[in-house]
Amino acid sequence: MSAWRLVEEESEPRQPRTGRPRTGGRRMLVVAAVVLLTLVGAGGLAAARTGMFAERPDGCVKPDRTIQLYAVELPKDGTQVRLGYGLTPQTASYPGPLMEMMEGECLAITLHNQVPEATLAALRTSPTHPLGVSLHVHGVKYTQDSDGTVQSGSYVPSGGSRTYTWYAQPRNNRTGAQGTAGYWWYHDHVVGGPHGTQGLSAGLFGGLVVRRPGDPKPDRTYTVAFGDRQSINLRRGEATDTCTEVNPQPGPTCLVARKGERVEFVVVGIGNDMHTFHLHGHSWADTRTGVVSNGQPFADSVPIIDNKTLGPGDSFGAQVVAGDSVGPGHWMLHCHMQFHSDAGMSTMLHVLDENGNMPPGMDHEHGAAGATSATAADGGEHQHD
Ligand SMILES: [Cu+2]
Repeated sequence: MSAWRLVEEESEPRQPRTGRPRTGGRRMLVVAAVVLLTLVGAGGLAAARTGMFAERPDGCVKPDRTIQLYAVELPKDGTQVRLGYGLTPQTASYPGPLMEMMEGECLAITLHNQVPEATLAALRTSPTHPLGVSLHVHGVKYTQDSDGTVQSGSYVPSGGSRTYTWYAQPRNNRTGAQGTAGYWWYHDHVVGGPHGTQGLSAGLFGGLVVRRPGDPKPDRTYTVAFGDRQSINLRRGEATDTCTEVNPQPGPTCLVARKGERVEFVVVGIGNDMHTFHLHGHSWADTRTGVVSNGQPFADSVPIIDNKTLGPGDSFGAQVVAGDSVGPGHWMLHCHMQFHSDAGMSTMLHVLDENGNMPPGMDHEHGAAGATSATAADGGEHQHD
């Protein structure tokens, strides 16, 4: 039962039916709202609230699928604290695992906070800010219960767990709902302060794809988050590309594909800077789902691009056929704001031949093999079955 509803129920019966406008109740509502906002602003109500809001969005009768997600502390990157989400604690990474949903699907995600309280305390910007991690998502539907914020009380203290419900609302011609298919992302909204700024910059973020039935499935998906300090997935320069020449392992710092594979990028803007996402040798249809249109592949109304602007909080997707027409090679992927790419915001999409080999003569252009050790598992890459 929400405090708002309590106020309305109490105020209404007390109004005499005089025919005059009933301003008293409205005034009480305003006063109550100011009091409530003040309390919320002070964080006074936040921690203890459970079950005050609807558990699930309209249209989600019960979850179709349940997954477990773990927030853990990872080895430091220099002096920088690193946190990650993982489907298991052992596979946590930054970016976190790619989430995939089908329009119409309702997904329950139980987040387990295994980040030590001392780490969260060291990251917080105010001594009164609560200690916890959360899961906040873009694009799909969720109620206040799953907002992942302090003011809704929807976060997880250290050692605790909480279930978040996401609903990939489908298109509906009758209501005009546009549907939720497309490229989105999820992130913490609590670590450090009320906007999760420290959680985000520590690594608590990941990509989300919502597809429609019948959409072509890519062979592999890479999440690439462009952030502050000219970083791609929080790395820059040589650290953005740790592919080894022999048996490169796809991951957040190793973008690799065979010629002919359909490669999908989930591109996310984190931090405070504007960027552009540019890929050499490939171009893509600039649609919200990566799909051109059913049976009409040659529509000029769909822009074909190889560079796209990315602001903070933005996300979009790109689907390319690796090496199509251009063949194997080390294809650069970078921000096209020149002072960003010059500062290290650049990596490679390594396109191997159909047998998984880099043809002879192309090795001299190899990016930054073995420059750093990968600290994360496979969060940035998702291979489809
Ligand atoms: Cu940039």
